[in-house]
Amino acid sequence: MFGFLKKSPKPEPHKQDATEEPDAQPATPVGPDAVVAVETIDMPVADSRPDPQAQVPVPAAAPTAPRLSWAERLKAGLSRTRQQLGGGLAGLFGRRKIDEDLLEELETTLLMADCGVEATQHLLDELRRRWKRDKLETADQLQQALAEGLLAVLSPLEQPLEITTHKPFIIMIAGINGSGKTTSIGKLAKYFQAQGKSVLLAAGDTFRAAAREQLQTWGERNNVTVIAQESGDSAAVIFDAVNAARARGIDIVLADTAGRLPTQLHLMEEIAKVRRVIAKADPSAPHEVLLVLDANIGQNALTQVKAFDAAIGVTGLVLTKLDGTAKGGVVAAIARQAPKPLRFIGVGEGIDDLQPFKAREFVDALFARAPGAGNDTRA
Ligand SMILES: Nc1nc2c(ncn2[C@@H]2O[C@H](COP(=O)(O)OP(=O)(O)O)[C@@H](O)[C@H]2O)c(=O)[nH]1
Ligand SMILES: [Mg+2]
Repeated sequence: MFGFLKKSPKPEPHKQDATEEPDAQPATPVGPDAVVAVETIDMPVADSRPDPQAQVPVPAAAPTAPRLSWAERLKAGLSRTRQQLGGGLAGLFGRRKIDEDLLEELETTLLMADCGVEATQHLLDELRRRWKRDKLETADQLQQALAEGLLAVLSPLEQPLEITTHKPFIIMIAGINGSGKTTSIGKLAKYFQAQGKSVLLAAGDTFRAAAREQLQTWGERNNVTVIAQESGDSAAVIFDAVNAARARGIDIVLADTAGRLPTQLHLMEEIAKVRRVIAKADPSAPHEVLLVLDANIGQNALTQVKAFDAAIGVTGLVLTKLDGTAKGGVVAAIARQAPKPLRFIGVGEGIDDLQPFKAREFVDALFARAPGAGNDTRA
């Protein structure tokens, strides 16, 4: 059954002051028997940040019509990056012979796909080495070598999230506004449920009432408990959620947080506080700190990984919106310059458009329709 835990309003709601550590004690004990009802009230917001989304969408419900397989959706989702990369390669690989000019053009192509200077240099060095060592001659062989090089770069990022080490397994979600945090939580809840796990959501984005409503609507639709409260303190909401999950024997807690930019130092301090308060509810938690990145931001992703890592110790990444970008090469930049386990990638707004990252699958999809025959990277 769908149920909310009732919370009495706190006598003294925690302030937004980032420097103040809350006592982190819930005003009322929460337990499995606590009842229903969350009021949705617009909280006064301490600072006015731009809200890019007047309407906050809820993830699309599971489609009834037969859908493409994940491999097909990944391929479709990566089509823009493939055009950027593969399109460039098509031009390049149409030529017969490998020479320095071709390698230079390839370098430009990789940079345009947002692979970043470091990964591009690494891939090029590797190609030059193999060109000499393996006596590569044809463009097709070069493409094959590039696919292999990319696979080697990306493979270390493939580290699936292991959620059975703790119960409840507490996952904290962070990122900038609009990166896809809340919709990813919906998708992940569905994903974990499909594995027979029970899930509880914490509406920890307390800056915007719409964010809480978005999560609640999703919870209602999918029969997932959402812990929310009308007071404005993210840390307290998530603290309560951890306790509720423990009381109910829940497997996984997904904790939403408000979007923030790394340059908003007081907000970065605030999320560090959220993390500390979670540890007060469970000293081993959070068990995963997921940073959600929009693939469209390109090289900014590196700055975000480093800044969020410094503030809250990022343990994994979710890369969303690969379907809308020609900059999918950013995965290679992350791998070389800010490596963190890439737990999930998103290629659309559908409920099952977020899946664990698999390097081989990703590279295969990227080179799926590149011209030239005779390589095994094609789908
Ligand atoms: N095309 C596409 N859209 C996505 C993906 N992930 C999230 N979105 C959309 O991005 C927008 C912002 O998502 P939201 O979860 O509200 O962002 P939040 O501010 O980080 O919580 C919504 O319209 C989502 O549907 C994705 O993988 N592909
Ligand atoms: Mg959100």
